[in-house]
Amino acid sequence: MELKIGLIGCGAIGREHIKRLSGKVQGCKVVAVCDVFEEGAKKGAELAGGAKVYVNDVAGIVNDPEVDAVVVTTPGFAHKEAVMAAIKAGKPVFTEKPMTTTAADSKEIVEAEMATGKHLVQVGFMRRYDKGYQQVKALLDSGDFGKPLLCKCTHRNPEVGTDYNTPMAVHDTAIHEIDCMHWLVDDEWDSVQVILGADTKYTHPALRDPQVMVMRTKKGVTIMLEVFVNCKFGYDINCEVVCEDGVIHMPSPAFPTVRKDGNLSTPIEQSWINRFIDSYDVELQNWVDCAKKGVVEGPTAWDGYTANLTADALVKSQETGEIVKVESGEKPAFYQN
Ligand code: NAI
Ligand code: ISE
Repeated sequence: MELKIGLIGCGAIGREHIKRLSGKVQGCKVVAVCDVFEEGAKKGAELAGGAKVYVNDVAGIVNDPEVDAVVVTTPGFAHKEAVMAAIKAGKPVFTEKPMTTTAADSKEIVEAEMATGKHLVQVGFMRRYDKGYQQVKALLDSGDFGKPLLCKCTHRNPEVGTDYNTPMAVHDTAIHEIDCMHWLVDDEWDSVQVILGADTKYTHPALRDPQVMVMRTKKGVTIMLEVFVNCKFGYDINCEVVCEDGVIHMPSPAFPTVRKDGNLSTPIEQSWINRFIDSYDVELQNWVDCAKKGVVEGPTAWDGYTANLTADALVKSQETGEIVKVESGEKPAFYQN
């Protein structure tokens, strides 16, 4: 049986996911697409090899009887409406990160999903599917390095649009490390702090850039994360875990080193599209396979919610500079393995 998908939001990652769901991922078909702009929706439909077009009609596409499952690739602020509509329709839904932009909104999704008694929501925290992070996790879990003590991470983008602002450095960008670093060291977040300093000449008044985020887990593992979204030179994701008995450095996809014109050089990745290309493929194949069985194996709505709680604390610290406590509460039985 082919899973018939309705995809909402035919922008950058929406188009990538349409191509992947129409080419690489097995056992599914994008049968309908939606965007606020007709032109965007038509382009998405074309990439799907001919899909039904919905313009600014989330309820329409979600409730289309031809649609078995929903993929949400609108900007974060618009995820809640589509995810809630899918839950109401009882259809599996994959939403890109962040699940929403606030913990209050994400809590409503958790409560709505639990009320159905069915697992329907998966959040696009694709780094958990990345080979490099998985290799680091396997080494940590082996116990050969002792316990993790601290992690040094960078999350650098060459540049962002002018509508990207200071809080987005947290809930659009650092949200990846918020999810994957606590998964990596197998612990929950306890407190966070943002340190702001000199700004790059390439930013604008609504965006402090770069930012240093310090996050501490309940067992005391400290993560130091640099978010720099106008670094200009490339898409540069790094992660190093300092342990009692050694240091683990995450591998990055390799580029050839070249000798030319008196220089020895190695290119740097330029886009998330290529850096995490394999992770998106594995993530969506797994989601399709699970949606057909009516289960969710990937990051859940609870993961989306706790990531937002941590993000809210970081945004608060952006405003005050203070250390802010993260209060996540008990994981409901519904979300225990
Ligand atoms: P984008 O701005 O390129 O595309 C968003 C699209 O959604 C646009 O075509 C827009 O017209 C449409 N849209 C907005 N509101 C809508 C609504 N209510 N109904 C229907 N369509 C609507 O944004 P981009 O970069 O594609 O990001 C989309 C989401 O994917 C964001 O949540 C972002 O954080 C996430 N993302 C995740 C990445 C990852 O590595 N996992 C990488 C890039 C984006
Ligand atoms: C974007 O939405 C992503 O998810 C990228 O992975 C991240 O690097 C970028 O900062 C976000 O804006």
